[in-house]
Amino acid sequence: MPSTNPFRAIKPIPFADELFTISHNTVMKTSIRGTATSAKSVPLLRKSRKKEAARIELLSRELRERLFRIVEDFPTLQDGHIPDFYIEILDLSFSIDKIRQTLGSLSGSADLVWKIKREYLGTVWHANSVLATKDLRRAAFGRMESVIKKLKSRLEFLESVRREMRLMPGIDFEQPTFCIAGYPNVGKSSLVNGVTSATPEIGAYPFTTKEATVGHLEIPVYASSSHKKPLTHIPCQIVDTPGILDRPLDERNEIELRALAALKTLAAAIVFIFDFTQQEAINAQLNLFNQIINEFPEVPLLLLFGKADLLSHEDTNSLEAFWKENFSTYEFNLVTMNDPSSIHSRLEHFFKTNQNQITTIMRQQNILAED
Ligand SMILES: Nc1nc2c(ncn2[C@@H]2O[C@H](COP(=O)(O)OP(=O)(O)O)[C@@H](O)[C@H]2O)c(=O)[nH]1
Ligand SMILES: [Mg+2]
Repeated sequence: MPSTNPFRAIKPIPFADELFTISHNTVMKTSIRGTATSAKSVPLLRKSRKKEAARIELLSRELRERLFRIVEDFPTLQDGHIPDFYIEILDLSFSIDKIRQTLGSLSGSADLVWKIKREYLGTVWHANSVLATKDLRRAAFGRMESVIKKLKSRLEFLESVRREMRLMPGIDFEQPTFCIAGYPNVGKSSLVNGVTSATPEIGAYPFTTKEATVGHLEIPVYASSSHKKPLTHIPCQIVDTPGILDRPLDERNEIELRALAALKTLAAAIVFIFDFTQQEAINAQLNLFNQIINEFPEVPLLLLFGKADLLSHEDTNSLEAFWKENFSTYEFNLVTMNDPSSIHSRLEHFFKTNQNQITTIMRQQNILAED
């Protein structure tokens, strides 16, 4: 499964003094044609002018290239370049404006290095002693170094963004994503583990102290109900973000509320799990359910009643009666998480009956292109 976390492609960002030192050493090691001491026919001063001018030129080029590489390596933070989800998460954790300004100041510094080069090249060519050419080159290098050193905290900031963002689990934005909601202990993690084909990827979202899990599954699609062999399989992912979709809204802090907003750019469908063995938390679960359907009014929702193996026959009957009376728009699916095949078939059926809506939502999220 390709990782589509765009932050994993960014190369480590060097410290300012490292960036300067490496560039400087590269330049000083480069031999410059026509300036060798063996070229006796050329006067010493001309050789020296040529050599120092070339070094100034080379260092400015080296620094500019390194700065531009950092800027270009960073994902483009404009609408439509990377999925809205990453924009939201990035803004939530670091502020998009600050990142933009920082990248802008790197480009600005690259231009400044260029100006310094132009300023000194002219004077080196008119220097009237070998010593003067060397002094001018050193002065030019010194000014370029101070431009780079001023970027110290900015480069460190970008490196901290890269480091945190790359820990996020990879999400494939071309695939439909099921987000799991439900009170703690209802079986969310068991569901991800049960339906996932490979070991789910666990990663950190910068905004939460808990770890998010992304599992992958393939949902078969049949040409018609009479077909036994699936036409194709649609890869989907299932995401569990502890702390975000498992508590009533009024208990969430500002960051969690914004994380919820980020999930809205990702969820093509929601799987809500109820656990009626948690007698003391039934009202809280109903409350959470109502909040989730209000928060995600357009997103298709699959309802699962878990831990069926722990419920008596009478419990199940009264639960079903209660449900049909109050929430008849949602199917009543009784499951146990240790029976992944039954859950798989619920997901499959749900996917089939909601495919159009899921596709529409992915288009709205800019995940799928318009036809
Ligand atoms: N008997 C039974 N136990 C379950 C079922 N689903 C989950 N559990 C158990 O319930 C506990 C909480 O499950 P977990 O998946 O960690 O819930 P989460 O907090 O929502 O992620 C664990 O001990 C699971 O083994 C189920 O369908 N039947
Ligand atoms: Mg869990």
